[in-house]
Amino acid sequence: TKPMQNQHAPIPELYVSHESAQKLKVEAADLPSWDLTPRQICDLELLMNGGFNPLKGFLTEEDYNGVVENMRLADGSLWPMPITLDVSEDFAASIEPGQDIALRDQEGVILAILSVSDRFTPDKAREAEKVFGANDDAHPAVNYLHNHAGPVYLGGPITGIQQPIHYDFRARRDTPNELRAYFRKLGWRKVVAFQTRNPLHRAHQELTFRAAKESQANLLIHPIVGMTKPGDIDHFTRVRCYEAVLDQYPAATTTMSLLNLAMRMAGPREAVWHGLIRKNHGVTHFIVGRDHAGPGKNSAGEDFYGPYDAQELFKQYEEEMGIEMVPFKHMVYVQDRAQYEPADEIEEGVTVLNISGTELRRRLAEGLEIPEWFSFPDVVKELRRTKPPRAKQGFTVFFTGFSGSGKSTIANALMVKLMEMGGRPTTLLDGDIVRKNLSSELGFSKEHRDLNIRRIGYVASEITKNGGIAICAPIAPYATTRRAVREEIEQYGAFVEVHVATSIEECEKRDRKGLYKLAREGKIKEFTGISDPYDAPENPELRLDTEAVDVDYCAQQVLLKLESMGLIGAG
Ligand code: PPS
Repeated sequence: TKPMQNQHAPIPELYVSHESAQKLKVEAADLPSWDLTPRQICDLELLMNGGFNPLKGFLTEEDYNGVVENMRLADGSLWPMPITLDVSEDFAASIEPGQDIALRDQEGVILAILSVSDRFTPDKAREAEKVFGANDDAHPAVNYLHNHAGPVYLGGPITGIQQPIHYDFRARRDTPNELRAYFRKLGWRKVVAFQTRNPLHRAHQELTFRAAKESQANLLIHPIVGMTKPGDIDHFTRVRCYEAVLDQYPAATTTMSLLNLAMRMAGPREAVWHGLIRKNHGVTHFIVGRDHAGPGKNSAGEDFYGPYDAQELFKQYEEEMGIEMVPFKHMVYVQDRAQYEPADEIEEGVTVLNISGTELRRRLAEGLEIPEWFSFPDVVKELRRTKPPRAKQGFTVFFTGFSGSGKSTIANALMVKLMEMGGRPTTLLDGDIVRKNLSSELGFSKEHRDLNIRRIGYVASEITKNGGIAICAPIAPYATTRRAVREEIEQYGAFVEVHVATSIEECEKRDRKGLYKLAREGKIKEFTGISDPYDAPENPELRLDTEAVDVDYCAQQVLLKLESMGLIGAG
């Protein structure tokens, strides 16, 4: 085994000096340049600041093969995760090995120069099998590999020009060397790190505190703010939650630093990777729990990894890594004793309480109680601010139907009823209003209609995101476009599709604007239902029959539907 490296001594970074950086930046402006993806920016930051030490750049083909096959670089160093620069076919074809390229962030700022030594086409199926354990798109990193990552990898050493810029929580971000210097200054020799991508509740606080006590070490809460599992609570909210929990530890024993890592959710390999990264940050002990960095279930509904696979793999490499594993226990609340205890130490017949992640999300969505034994009031307050109960979240009601079907009239009635109830900002995006204000240059070709609906969808999604109610009432004749709008909006709140199912015969008979007559005479071309298609919704949230009932009753039906979906409620 290697001699234990001094945890406080600086580790190598890939940055050049300030003066050289200024010079390089000017020279790099003429190089071919690659605009980094958000994940690549995360990787680059940790490459440059030494978080990924001993890597000196993006993996070459030889290193990549070693990492994929047996978790080792070509020189034999342990490294479990491929850190690769994936690019498009076209860009790869424009580059020759031996060439330098500028790596830019999303605003075009040059962060680094890559001296390309290797250009290769990876076997992605092999990478998925070996690194993530299965070639299954249900795994977030495998999905990324196949559906987002470019087909060609460029490898070679990096010359760091500047750190990626962050405007949030600047005081809480530390490079490995900054953390090492901090530990040195405070005289912290033993430091146990806790990795997390979730809010901390009481059980985590108990567990981390116990881990620190048992290893007689100081504690570093080291949450991921780069990229985590899709669907996780955003890092802004989480960091506010962590800050609330920090007060719960004895003063001066514990600190928090944010890690801009792009997680892969690779379970066992990820645990080893996390350990190496923490070691680089001057940490001596690392907590590995049940199902560490677990990606959830595969497409057959089974877990990708066993619950203790990560601990086992970590144990295997612990000595070589030079960082000690603190296996964490599953903590549960023992009601009779009003405290948390490790689940495996509790005698039979004792009442233990637990709230799963799914149950927590349900209680937040429905505004139900979250007991104090489970979490800290300040954490719950932050979570409720971000995830208000459904009856306070934004949503979109999307009416669709033929011209003259009654969409606008019902949408108006609904809007007035919602205004009568009060307390929720409401916007009506009626077909005619939109065509006047947002889409005045558009006609009625398929392309233009799609563009029109996309614009409505975008505005509605912004309204929904910001907690308002958007009521849309266009014809929206194409099912695929409606589906795209639904997907966009459902990221932020409910999408309630209402089919105003007035038949074309009835609409033509009413002909309130006289348009059907003109359409029949051929004076209006591409008229929906006459000379242009309409895909009737197959599974709308609500279908309204306007022929037998009045407008007020139709609007009532929509309101009742919203109530049954929990979207409007008392207060
Ligand atoms: S779409 O397809 O969703 O973009 O249509 P929309 O923006 O709702 O606009 C429909 C209104 O425009 C008038 N109009 C036509 N409708 C259908 N086809 C053709 N060719 C056409 N030309 C003009 C019509 O008055 C529609 O109003 P509503 O409110 O639906 O009756």
